[in-house]
Amino acid sequence: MDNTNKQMGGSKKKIFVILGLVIIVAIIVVAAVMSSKNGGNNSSDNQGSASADIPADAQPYIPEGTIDETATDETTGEAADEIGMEDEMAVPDVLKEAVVAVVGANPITKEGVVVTTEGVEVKNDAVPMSPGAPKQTSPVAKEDLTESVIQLEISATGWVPNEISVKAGAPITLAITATDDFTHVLMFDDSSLSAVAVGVSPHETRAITFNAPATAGEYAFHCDVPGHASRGEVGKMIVE
Ligand SMILES: [Cu+2]
Repeated sequence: MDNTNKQMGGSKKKIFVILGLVIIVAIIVVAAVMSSKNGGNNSSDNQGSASADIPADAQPYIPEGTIDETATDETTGEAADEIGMEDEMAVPDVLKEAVVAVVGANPITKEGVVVTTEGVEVKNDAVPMSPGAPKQTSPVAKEDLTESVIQLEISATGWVPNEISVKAGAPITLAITATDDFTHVLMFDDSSLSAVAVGVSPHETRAITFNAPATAGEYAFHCDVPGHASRGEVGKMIVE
C-alpha cells in the first residue's frame, strides 16, 4: 500500500511540475506577443504624431562646432566658459528643436521650414552655394541614408529614377549618387529652384535638403555638365 501511494504521489508531482512548466512557457509567450504588439503601436503612434511633413526618420540637429567648442572650454578654463555661454546663447530658438535628414544638410525646423545654420529660411532661388542657399552635404555613405531621403542615381545613361513626386512645400531631401566614372551636377531648369544644386564626383553621394515649391506642377531637372543633358540626363520632379 505504502509503495503504491508513494508511486501515485510521484506521478502526481511530475504532472504538477509539467503543468507548471507549461503555464510558465505560456506566460512567456503571451508576454512576448504583448510587448511586440506594444512596440508596433508605439512606432505607429510616433509616425502619427509627426507634424509639418518632417521626416519621421530625421535626426536631431546639432549646431556645427558644438563639440569642438566644449573641448576648447576645458583646455582654456574660465575665459573659455564665457565663450561657451555666448555660443550657447547664439543658437537661434528655431534651431533648438530642428532636425536634419542627413548630417551636414540644412536643418528643418519643427514647422517644417528648411533653414540655414543661422536659422534663416533658405532661398531656393539664391545663387548656388551662396550663404542663403540650401547647401549640398559632404560626401555621405549611401547605406547611411534613411528611408525618407529620395535617392537619385546618375550616370551617362540618365537619372534613375527620372521622375519623382513630392508634396508641395514639404521639406525634402534628395541624395545624388554618380554611379559611373564621371562628375555630374543636378540642377533644376526653373529659376525658382536655381539654388538647389548638387555636384558629385565619380561614385560619390551627396545630399541636399530644401522645401519643395509651394506651387504644384512639374519641375524639370537635368545634369548641368556640358553635353550630359543632351544625351538624356534629364528628369522631372512632380509637385503635388
Ligand atoms: Cu551628368
